[in-house]
Parts: sequence; C-alpha cells; structure tokens
Amino acid sequence: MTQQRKPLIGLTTSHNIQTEETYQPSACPRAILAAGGIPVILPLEASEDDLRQLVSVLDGFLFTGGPDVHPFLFGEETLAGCGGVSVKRDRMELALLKLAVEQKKPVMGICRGIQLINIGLGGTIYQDIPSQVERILPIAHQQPFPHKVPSHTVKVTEGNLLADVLSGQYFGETAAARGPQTIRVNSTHHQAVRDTAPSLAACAFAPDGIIEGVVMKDYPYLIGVQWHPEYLWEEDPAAMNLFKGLIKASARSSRISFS
Ligand SMILES: [Mn+2]
Repeated sequence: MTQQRKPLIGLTTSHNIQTEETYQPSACPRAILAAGGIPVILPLEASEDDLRQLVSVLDGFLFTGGPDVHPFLFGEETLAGCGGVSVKRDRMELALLKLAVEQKKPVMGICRGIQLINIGLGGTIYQDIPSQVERILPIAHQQPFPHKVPSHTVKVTEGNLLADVLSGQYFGETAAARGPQTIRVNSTHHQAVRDTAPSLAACAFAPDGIIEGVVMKDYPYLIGVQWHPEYLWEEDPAAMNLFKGLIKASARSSRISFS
C-alpha cells in the first residue's frame, strides 16, 4: 500500500540565545501531523541560497511563536517594555518570508509569526501593549492560566480567508456562520500588530481593539493569528481548521491531490 504524498510544512525553529541551541516544542509539529501534513523543522543558520532551495521544495510554511522582534527592524528605538530578541531568528525568518512570498507559497504565522510577517511586509508592531496602548478594557494578553484554556474572545470580520477557514467554509462546509464570528482564544503575547503592512488586512480583533488576525490581500494563502491554535486544536474545531487550511492550501500549491 502506498501512502498519498502529504504536504511538507517548514517550521521556524526556537532558539536559546544563551546556549545557542535550537529546538522545537512539540505542539506545532503535532498539530501539523494531525492535520495531514509532515512538519519539517528548518535550520536557523542557513544561507539565502539554502533557504531558496528549501522554499522551492517545501509546500507551506509556519512561522512559530517566540521572542520579540528587534525594534530596529521596524524603524524604532528599543522601548523600556521590549523583551528579549533573537537576531538570528529575525534574520532567518525575514529572509524565509521574502522567499516564500516570492514563490507564492502558503504561509501561516502564530504569535511572533504574525508580528514577523507584518514587519517583513512593511508594517509595525507595539513593542509592549501594556505600556503603549491605552485601553478602556485592559484584556490580559498574558493570560494567567495554562495555554490550553482560552482567555479572551476575538471577533473575526466576515468575507475573508481567515473567516472562511475558521468557519469551515474554506473546506466546502455549507453550514458556515454568516456575519462576524466570535471565537475564544488563548493569549500569551505582550506585543501586537500596530500598523498593518500595505499588503495585509486586519480581520480579527480582541475586545480591547488589539489586532489578533491578518490575511494577505491578492495572495493565494497567508494567515497570521496572534493566539496559539497549536494548544487548542484537540478541543476546538476552529483551531484545527487553521492547520487543516494550511495543509489544504499547501497540497494545492504543490499540485498533488489531497482529500
Ligand atoms: Mn491576545
């Protein structure tokens, strides 16, 4: 019996800047496997030519969570509330994003990933929500309980790729909700998208106005989310749909049949 070819999804790696070790927590690879893809953890230190070769071979890309992005990369000084950075991750991921977008590959970003994508495409972020954003309803974006437990709601506007994926419409499900959807998400970030890049559209918002989801306009498949669906998919079909959506788009982009 032969197995149908599964989409290969490249994941950005975590990086311990003290020990210089790279590693990948199991949550994202497990979610990709469960959604029908094969996770491939990408090297932190690869030349641009190596990355170009990887991008042409792999079918889709997941920009994972991690540390803050260096403020110089979006033209700012480092503010008091900014956290730790990995210069190597910033460099590798911005190069990878450029190549993936050039080759029109499906892309998903999670937490740091949505911020990295926004910066790479010309947007800005808040370096630290609590000290930079005045909010009437100060939502805890650093939730005080485990990752598997949702902590705040997100309103998703209608008529965009993220809404279609979350509702199941992207997979041909007809009972999709009409109008804006409200979903429950976890939250472990203190940075967030500020000005969206010209090619991106914000389409999901926390109750305090913080941007929690973006899509790329006029592009086959790019979704960024500020929450962590890799800790929610076992309980939450909408979170699973984010991984299934990436796999479906990646199967299509590699011109293989996928059911
Ligand atoms: Mn949040």
